[in-house]
Order: sequence, then structure tokens, then C-alpha cells
Amino acid sequence: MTALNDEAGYDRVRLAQWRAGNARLPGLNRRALLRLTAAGGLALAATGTASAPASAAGPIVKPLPPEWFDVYGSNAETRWEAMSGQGYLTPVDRFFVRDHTSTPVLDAATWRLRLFGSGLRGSPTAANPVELTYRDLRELPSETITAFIECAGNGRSFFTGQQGQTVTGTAWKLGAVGVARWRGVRLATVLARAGLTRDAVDVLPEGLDPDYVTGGVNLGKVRRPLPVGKALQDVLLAYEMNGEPLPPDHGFPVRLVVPSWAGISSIKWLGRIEVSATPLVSPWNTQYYRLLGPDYPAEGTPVTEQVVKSAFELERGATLAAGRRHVLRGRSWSGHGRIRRVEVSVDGATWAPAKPIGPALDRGWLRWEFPWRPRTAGAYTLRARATDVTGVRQPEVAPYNTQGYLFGAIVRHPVTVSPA
Ligand SMILES: Nc1nc2c(c(=O)[nH]1)N[C@H]1C(S)=C(S)[C@@H](COP(=O)(O)O)O[C@H]1N2
Ligand SMILES: [Mo]
Repeated sequence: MTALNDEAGYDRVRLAQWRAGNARLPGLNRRALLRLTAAGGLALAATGTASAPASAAGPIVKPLPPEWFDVYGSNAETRWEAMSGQGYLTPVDRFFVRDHTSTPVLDAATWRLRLFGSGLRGSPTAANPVELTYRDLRELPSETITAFIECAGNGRSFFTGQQGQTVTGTAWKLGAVGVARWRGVRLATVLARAGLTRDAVDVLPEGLDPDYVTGGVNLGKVRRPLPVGKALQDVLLAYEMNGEPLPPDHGFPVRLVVPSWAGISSIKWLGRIEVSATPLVSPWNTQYYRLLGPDYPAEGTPVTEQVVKSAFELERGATLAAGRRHVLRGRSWSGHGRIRRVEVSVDGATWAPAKPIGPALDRGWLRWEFPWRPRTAGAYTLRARATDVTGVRQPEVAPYNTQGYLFGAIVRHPVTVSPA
């Protein structure tokens, strides 16, 4: 493990190198990006790589029934009541979708993974890369892991709803997270096969979905660099989700799964991986997924592992009958490791322990329950707070940042108790 394995340290080092002119930015020149970050992203003429548009049927292909999803353009979050009665895993048909543009429908028979760059033996170029077919990948030793993928902006709406703060980005409630069993090939295996050298420092996985254009600026393919240390540690090139081939919306034929890191790292519809002996950056670690605002340094602090969160498997504003015994259920998770303890409050003041159901997994979540017999009718606020294995407990207030990442504070869940 290198020091760069810690995402915060990694990003800080990369940003400094990039500002000093030492990090290359494929698809966008450095001066242009400096202007872009300085101007908040709008002051730039279109640059970036031209590319053939992928065939898109979308933006999202799978059905999004309103009882399971809240939809915001090309993004859809799971309604937490849709997790009620489910097992440990989030069923694929209820799993949230976050597309920067739209879901491309790709053909596994013609799909290729292309690896190139100065960190591979012989420095293959993008025009003459090392190639793997889908069949090649299926024939390599496989591994199965249970892990959550969570958008770094999950819970963002509560910056406004609970803290009165203005933030940019999709106004997710708590449903931009899901846990699945992912089967695939370790990125380490594929990199070794492609001829990884000791000089390699960064890998830059890139999606095959259409270029991301925002504010008239073409930022190119969705991509975010990973340090080689993390890439070799526990990253998977996944082709199965909950025992089925990956569905189109979740990255068919192959996606990256980068456990515990912000969801943006888990690049879907993987097409190319640059392996570089010099540091790489992309707008997704210089402009987006940085904590910016009055409490942070001017260049921002990188978004690191996901924070501790808890959610009730209950509709917001649900009605429950007074004088009856209800069992409140929910789930808690953390990017720092497994959950150690969950407490629930129904009276706005006191906390009592929730009862764990089943295992608390390091890269997954803990399910829990809490029996409740409300005596009198009226409006109540339910709250759940978890503590993870590193001792971090959910706070009352989340630190403000302009793009609304990492909302880890306790979320107030309103319910109505109706007369018996
Ligand atoms: N190629 C590509 N990969 C991507 C994205 C994307 O738009 N394009 N979105 C990212 C973001 S921001 C998140 S949170 C996760 C969401 O994964 P899901 O849609 O399978 O839930 O995918 C990541 N990988
Ligand atoms: Mo995300």
C-alpha cells in the first residue's frame, strides 16, 4: 500500500502536480481546465475528444415504476420503502441509476477492453492497445464480492431541507445507494496480463457512454483516475450483478467496482484503461467530487471514502396507527468499514439501540430493526444514527460544501401517527 492509496492524499498530491504542470489531462488541455475551475466551469470554449456517439436507448433503459423510484432526468433513486421486505441485497430492478448522459446499449460480441499507456510493458499506444474480449475476460479467474455503490451526492437534498443551504447537483434523498454481489475479474489480474510495470502510478478507466457536455463544454468521456495501489487492492471488473449478467443501466458488458469509494470511481460501460507512469487527472477529480466552500481551501478537498449513513425502509411521511406495535426497519453503512452500532430516536430527545439483523459487512451494510408502539396520535420525527468500526458516528450537522457531497448527518424522517 502506498500513501497514494488514501484518496485524500492521492488527490492532493495529484492536484499539486497538475497545477505545477506535471500531470497530463487526456482529452482536455491544462490551461483550459485551470480557467474552467477558476470560472466555476462555464468560461470555456468546447474542447475535448471527438467520438462516435454510442447507440443510446434512454436515458435509462429499465422500467422505473414510481413506487420504487424517484426520477430526475437521467438519474433515478430507490425509494427506501421499496427495500422493505427485501433481503440483504438491493434487487437489480430497484437499484438506483446515475447516468451523466444516457445508458448505451452495447454488444458483448464486439466489445473490447483496450489498455494502453506508459505504465505498461512496451508502452502500447491508444491506437495500438492491448485488447481483451468479453470471452477473454470470462475465462480469467473470477472473484465475487458484496459491496455497496453509492453516489457521493447521496443525501444532498438534506443540505437544503435540514440545514437551509444551497447546493448544486441532483437533489437526492437517501436512495442513491445499493448493495449488490458483483462477480468479475480483479483489475490486478487484467493489469498484470496487460504487462503492468513497476513505473505505473495511475490508471484511468473510461466509459463508452456519450461525452459529457455541460455549460457548452465537452468534458469528454466519463473517467476518473485511480492510483495503482487502490487498483491492485480490491477493484473488480464486474460482469455479473446479483448472479445475472450486468444489465445495461449498470454497465453492461463490464463495469468497474471500486469498493467504498465515491460511486463515480465505479466506471460503467468500461472501454479503455490508460495505465500511466506519470500522474493523470480528469475533471472528475479536479472540478467535480471535490469539497469546495468557505470551510475548505481554495482548491478544495477531494471527496474520499463514503461517509456513515442510515435510512428507514419507510416512506417519508408514512402514516402509522397509534396504540399498535410497529417494527421500524432500516439499514446503515459506511465507506470506512462495517457498522458497529445503530441507535434510534422517536421522541426528538432520547436514543435507544436498534437490533441488528444478520451480518454487518465491511463493504456492505447492516440491517436493523426497532419495535415502536406510539401511544398518541400526531406528527413524529424518526431518527437513526450509526457508528462504524472506526468509531465515526453520524453527526447532527453535515459540513457544508457547495456541490453537496457526503451528507452524513442524521436524517429526520417525518411520520404521522393516526388515532387508534
Ligand atoms: N461511464 C460512466 N460510468 C459511471 C457514471 C456515468 O455516468 N458514466 N456515473 C457514475 C456515478 S456518478 C455513479 S454514482 C455510479 C452509479 O452506478 P449505478 O448507475 O450502477 O447505480 O456510476 C458511476 N459510473
Ligand atoms: Mo455519483
